[in-house]
Amino acid sequence: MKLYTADFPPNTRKIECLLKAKGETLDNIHNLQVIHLDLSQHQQRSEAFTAINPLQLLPVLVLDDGTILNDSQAVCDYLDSRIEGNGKRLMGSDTLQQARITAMTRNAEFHVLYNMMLAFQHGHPARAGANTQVSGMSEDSLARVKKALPYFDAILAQHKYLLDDRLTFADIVLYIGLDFGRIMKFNPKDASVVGEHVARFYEMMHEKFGKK
Ligand SMILES: N[C@@H](CCC(=O)N[C@@H](CS)C(=O)NCC(=O)O)C(=O)O
Repeated sequence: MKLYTADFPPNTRKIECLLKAKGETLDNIHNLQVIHLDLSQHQQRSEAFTAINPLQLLPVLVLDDGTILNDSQAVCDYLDSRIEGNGKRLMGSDTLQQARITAMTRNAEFHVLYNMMLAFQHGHPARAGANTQVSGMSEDSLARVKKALPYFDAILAQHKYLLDDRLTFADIVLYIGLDFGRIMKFNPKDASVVGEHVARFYEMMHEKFGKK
């Protein structure tokens, strides 16, 4: 298998965090060739990579039979069931668990991570040349994150993680969304902004998954 990835973007981090939770690292997986692309050099737009993913986005996993998985959640789903590691399944092992985890993952993705990405695309100077930045879009996106956080805070007031007391992929996505916000000066440790329980959750997840 070949994994096309990069070190810092949130969607590629999902894979690293998922593997870490399974007690694995990218360079430890049998039969996996990891190819790092440098987004600052626009390597995702090269002719060779565009032939693999015409959307020019990372991550992409190419299976040995040539099947291309060009979405982070699909890659994580595949690796979660194929890599045994410490035996933990982050994306569920029965239909009900899978459905609950998918629902919560998508809530974290759409309300937090996706809005943080919009705030970055429309508000960060590093993205100014890369796309049209719509005035006010960054602030509106951050406001949508803040509006959604009480939902997660109320859940985390009852449980250690989003789905009861067991770490799942949904927690990884919420954590990555909160952590990515720091690039826009959003402080996920500030309980007065994110809520007491989200702040506690962030610190716990950062201890486990934060880049040292
Ligand atoms: N739905 C896709 C989104 C992938 C995505 O947005 N990737 C970003 C990094 S987080 C990327 O490759 N950006 C390159 C660019 O914008 O040119 C997934 O989750 O895999």
